[in-house]
Amino acid sequence: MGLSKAQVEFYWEHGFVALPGLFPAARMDAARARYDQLIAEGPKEGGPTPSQEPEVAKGRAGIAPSAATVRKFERLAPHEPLFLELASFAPLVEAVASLIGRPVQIWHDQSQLKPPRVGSAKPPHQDNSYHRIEPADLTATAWVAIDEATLENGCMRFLPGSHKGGLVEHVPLPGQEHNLSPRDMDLSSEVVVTCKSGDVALFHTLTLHHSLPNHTDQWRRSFICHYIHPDAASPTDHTRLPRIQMSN
Ligand SMILES: O=C(O)CCC(=O)C(=O)O
Repeated sequence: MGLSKAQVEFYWEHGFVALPGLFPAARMDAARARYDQLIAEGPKEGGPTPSQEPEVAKGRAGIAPSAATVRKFERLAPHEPLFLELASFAPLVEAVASLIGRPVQIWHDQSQLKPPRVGSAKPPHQDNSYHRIEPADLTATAWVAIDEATLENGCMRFLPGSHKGGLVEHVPLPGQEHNLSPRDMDLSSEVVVTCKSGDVALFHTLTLHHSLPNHTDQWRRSFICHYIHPDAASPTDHTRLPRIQMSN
């Protein structure tokens, strides 16, 4: 079915659009259960490898790395049918097609897991600082709220209209070359997007966004899929696995 004309206009005007209730609860329950298993199983040869909260990994958080401090997975979709199915979920793909056209391919996916209490902020950035996809309008990011995302646990925050100004210089934070220092930015016009589990935020690769730490006792997990149209390309394409075809 795709997005309504009003939703498409909102996306191009503001650089993001929220889609409440896109995924059924059962799919989110299954994703949570699979994250738990993957974390318990630990790193696998040639498979998805959990990475730790950066400060924990550097030994600066005062706690040892464990299953309770896992921050991230990259590229689950090529290895995990459940996550390929999430990325290929027809209502989501239709929504993305309304923005970047058809066919829609999966370029990359990641899971940002903010663990209870230790889940850290993700500093402001544009995704295209990492991806360098051109034309930038032919790619879009879907941020899927696996858990409810609230003010307290680090929901997403977008700077509306920031996609219109091109790629801004990402003055490196120590060890984080793609992020910007929030201190140097005017975030006063940011839009805070809280989500229920199963909601999705779609955003443009040039939209500045960030999230704050998780101050709660619950996980705040997100599955993030970056989609691309075949007419777009990135200089890093050759370093990646082939673009993934949808599972349906
Ligand atoms: O999930 C988060 O808190 C951050 C996600 C993010 O920055 C991204 O999708 O680029």
